[in-house]
Amino acid sequence: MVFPDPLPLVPFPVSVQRLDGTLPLPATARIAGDDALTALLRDDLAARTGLVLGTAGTASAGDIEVHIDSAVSHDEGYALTVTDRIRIVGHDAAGAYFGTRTLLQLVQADGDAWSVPRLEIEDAPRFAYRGVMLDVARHFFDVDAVKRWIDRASDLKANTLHLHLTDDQGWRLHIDAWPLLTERGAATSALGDPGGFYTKDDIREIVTHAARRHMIVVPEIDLPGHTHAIGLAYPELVEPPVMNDALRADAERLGQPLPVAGEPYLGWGVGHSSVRIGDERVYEFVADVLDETAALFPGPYLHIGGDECLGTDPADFAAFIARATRIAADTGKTPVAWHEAGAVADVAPGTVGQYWGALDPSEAHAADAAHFVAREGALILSPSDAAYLDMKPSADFPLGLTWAGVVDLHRAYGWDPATVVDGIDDSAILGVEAPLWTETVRTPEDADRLAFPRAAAIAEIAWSSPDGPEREWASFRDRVARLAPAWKTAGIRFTPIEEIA
Ligand code: TNX
Repeated sequence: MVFPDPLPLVPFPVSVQRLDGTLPLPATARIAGDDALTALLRDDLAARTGLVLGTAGTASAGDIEVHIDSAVSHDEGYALTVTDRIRIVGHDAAGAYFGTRTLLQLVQADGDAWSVPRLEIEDAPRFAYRGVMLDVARHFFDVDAVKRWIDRASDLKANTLHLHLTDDQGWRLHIDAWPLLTERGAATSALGDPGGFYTKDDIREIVTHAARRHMIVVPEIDLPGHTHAIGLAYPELVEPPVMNDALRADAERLGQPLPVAGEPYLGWGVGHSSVRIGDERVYEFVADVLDETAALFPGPYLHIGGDECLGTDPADFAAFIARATRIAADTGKTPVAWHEAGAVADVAPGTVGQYWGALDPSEAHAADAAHFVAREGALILSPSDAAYLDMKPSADFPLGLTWAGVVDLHRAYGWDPATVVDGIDDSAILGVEAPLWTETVRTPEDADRLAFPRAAAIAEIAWSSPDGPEREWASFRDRVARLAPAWKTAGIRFTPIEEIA
């Protein structure tokens, strides 16, 4: 078996030293290391190759061993060597886990057998936050679909799942103190499709599944806009739908229905809804919802939305964001908000901003984003004209939107987080996230078709340094194409493109 150069690794590691020859991986190979480190590797290797490997106390020639040694540098870093055996050494458990992801990409069919190229790899991520987002509000995705989404992202070394849990079209998280939210506000999705919601046990199952794969889950409760669904349950908490001339014209242009108070909203116009910012009862609601949400998700972040409040007076918006980010911080979490919240002078210190403007930001967007950093926060970069998985990958693609442009694979790959917002470099960037909004995404298959292969481009941008090896388009295109067999085996219904069939 001759392994190609470059090896089919995405994201590409910090350093790869090829050694001569290959190591066969026979069914008799065993895996050594403690169970927490090896159990998933065993399952995932079986799914990839059909080989169900046994375990061993210590590894001999031909075996795989996985352990932790803090001498390997960098959080989530690992070393992987393939000599007379395969050895993965993580700086920490996450590093060992990400090393196993690399091994899964290295394993190649050799006729009926499997083998791995001999080599030495050292690797660690560029950014601490490497995320994907799933909008489960515009269309609901059940627990199994969310788990498969986690598996897909994790194989690309993402460590964060952002769940957009609430929006005009549905409220998807059961809240004990406000039970009507899911009883009345979760029945439908965009386009009139069925809705759904997660019980607290469902969320525990998702969070546990993610944690096994060293991934945290960031819950988003979108406030003060994107809140039409709250009004189906608690009409006293929301304003009547705003319908000024601009919003009406927008709805008409997009062929979207106008929202009607108390009726489910099945379109995807934005900017027409808001909670009652001047009403104290709303802040009791926000505190209850954020407390219960924070208690359910063990990760350090709590996202409070803040986007597209197009019908809200800026002073009201500022008053709300100042309070809501503090209520979020009072839960013990770090608040996260979309970049519009950066326009608020008094946003809670330490709030993380999520930038969704263009690669070439308007002055206002850049200033909003920079303000989080000036307030001791940091930035997550999700530039919509490069990182949005719901933008169409080609103009005639049946799914997706185009408001930020057509984003093909080349465009998704061709940007650097450190050059988006002037003055914001790696020291202020927490990481990178690829959101999948689901207005047009009705099934997990639709999600795959939009996300793959572009999710691989964003994953490499989040993990691999721009001056690292193979970090250029021609190499990426070759490597991502060679992931196709593994994606097929995993049931990923990626969109075949010229480069990947
Ligand atoms: C903008 S980006 C939104 C979402 C839409 C998305 C569709 C952002 C923070 N808000 O409400 O779903 O565009 O691409």
